[in-house]
Amino acid sequence: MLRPQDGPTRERRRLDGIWDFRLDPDGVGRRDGWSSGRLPDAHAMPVPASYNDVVPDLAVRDHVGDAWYSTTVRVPRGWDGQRIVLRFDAATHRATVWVDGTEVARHEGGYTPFEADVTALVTPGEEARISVVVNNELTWQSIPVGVVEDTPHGRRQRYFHDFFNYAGLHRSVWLHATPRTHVDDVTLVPGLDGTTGSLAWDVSVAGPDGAGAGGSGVGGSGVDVRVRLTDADGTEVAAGTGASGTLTVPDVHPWAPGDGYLYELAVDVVDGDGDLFDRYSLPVGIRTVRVDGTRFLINDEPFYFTGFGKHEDAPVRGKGHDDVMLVHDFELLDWVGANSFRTSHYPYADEVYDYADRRGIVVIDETAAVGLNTGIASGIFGGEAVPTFSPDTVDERTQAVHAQAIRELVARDKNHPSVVLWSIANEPESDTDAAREYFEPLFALTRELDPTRPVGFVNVMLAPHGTCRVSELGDVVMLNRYYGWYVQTGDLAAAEEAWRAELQGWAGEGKPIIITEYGADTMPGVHSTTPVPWTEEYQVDYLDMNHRVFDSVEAVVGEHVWNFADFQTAPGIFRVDGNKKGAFTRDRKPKAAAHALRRRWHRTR
Ligand code: BDP
Repeated sequence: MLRPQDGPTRERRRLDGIWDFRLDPDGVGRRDGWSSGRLPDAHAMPVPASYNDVVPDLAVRDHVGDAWYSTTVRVPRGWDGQRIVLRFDAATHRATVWVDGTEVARHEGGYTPFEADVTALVTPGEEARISVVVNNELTWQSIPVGVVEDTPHGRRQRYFHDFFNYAGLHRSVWLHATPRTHVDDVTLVPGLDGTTGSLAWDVSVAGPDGAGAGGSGVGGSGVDVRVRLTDADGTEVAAGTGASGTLTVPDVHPWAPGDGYLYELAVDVVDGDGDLFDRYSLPVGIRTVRVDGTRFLINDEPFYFTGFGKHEDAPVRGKGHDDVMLVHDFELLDWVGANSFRTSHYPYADEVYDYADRRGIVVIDETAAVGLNTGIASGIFGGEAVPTFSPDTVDERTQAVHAQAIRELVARDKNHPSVVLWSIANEPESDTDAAREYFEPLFALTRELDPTRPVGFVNVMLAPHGTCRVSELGDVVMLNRYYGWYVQTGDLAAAEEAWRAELQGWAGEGKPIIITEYGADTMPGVHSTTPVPWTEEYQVDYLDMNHRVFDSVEAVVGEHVWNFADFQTAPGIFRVDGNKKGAFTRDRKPKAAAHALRRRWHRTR
């Protein structure tokens, strides 16, 4: 599923703005016909945004169930004869969509796009009504998982992850037009050999003249594919024909961390006379990624990750994508000396990866599989003690949903040079046979979908070295560790000793180790002469201690502080208006730690 774009054969219209909105706590909307016509008694709701914090009402913030959105769009007059597609960049966590009362799409998973061909339902020049119901319920069979409880005071959503269950239309909605015979998908694999680059392409074509899609359909049916690669100045550097092949790029300018050099590939579908059916253009970074022993190599150079686990989280808009926050956050990454981040704990908006490509920022791309661990839930979040994997909890249905989340992630992000590593889960239970059985096929699936990138998962402190059954399935070891915070709280000397001992154990595995989380909650403005937890001084000392440990273990190839910025969580007795482990506050003001990281990371760059 290719993203909408404007070009010689394609046009798109962004449907963002103020939509009609209404909660449906009793689930009556379908019965009462809210899927067609105007939404009765609607409020205004901006798209994109989470709905939770826009309205100062607990019933909205803590709503569990369906929420309806509706808007109208006038289909551009010029789209006659085109294929017209409605696309949602995301709807959290699941959605059903109608156009003028006809159901056109259903999608499960809150962080990846879906679309519907609505050509037969709309008329260019006329208005069409789009109605959407989004549902935010997390169950044992959703990714992430959760439990909805019926209480005397209403339904309550419980979940096992540490960020607020924001919901709604978090990203852009598009109506776009393509030719009926069109480029359906493009898969690119870059390569490097000295100063020569290569780019393998594989294009599928769909539509009446495309012989029903697929590279194999091309050629035999009077349709051909031509590809043309231009450099950043627009000069052609290579060209080819056919549904698949490999371009050679002499004197290549590789994409590299800190140097987001992008070529552009134009993919043309042409008829027998060379006339254009469709063109799809996409940015291309030519780089390689490889694990070699304990080294993580980008363009065959050892790479050391500096940066953060992030969140899509901001006041009022929640998880709603916002270009202002995007550009500002990347400026702050640059300021602090970060070369990378992890999309903890779900796939981020497409715009984030585009911008990472352009800025030369390296991305660890994560699925929304977080909280598959009832040990954390009962140990830290005070939940019930039930097994993680069982017929009543995480089961093969969950695994199928998880597999689909991986498929959609790889399909969406496979062509981004910034993405160098897949993370298929955060902190699942990983020290049991059941965990091993659950994860083995998911690792195999990820490798089958993308043999070109390493894959891993993020290991939790509850499965320390020597007990984890899943880590050996990964190409890298990713560790979240809180020595000096959740354990040895306030005792950095004891923390340092315990941490070094565990890390040395992991180093013996012979794989690169990325510390994907280490952090200490810190209230900005709280100070102390001695390092006391929650003070800005303690956060700095805590980070220094961690860095001493990392610097003493050669297999450590990266450090991602938890978190880039403070972020909202479910209410709880150990969260003060959310998680405070940010190096920046939620409104992006630096704590002392941000300055300390800046000193370290600009030195190591
Ligand atoms: C880890 C999780 C992360 C939490 C963090 C914390 O991966 O989502 O926010 O710890 O407790 O367990 O701050």
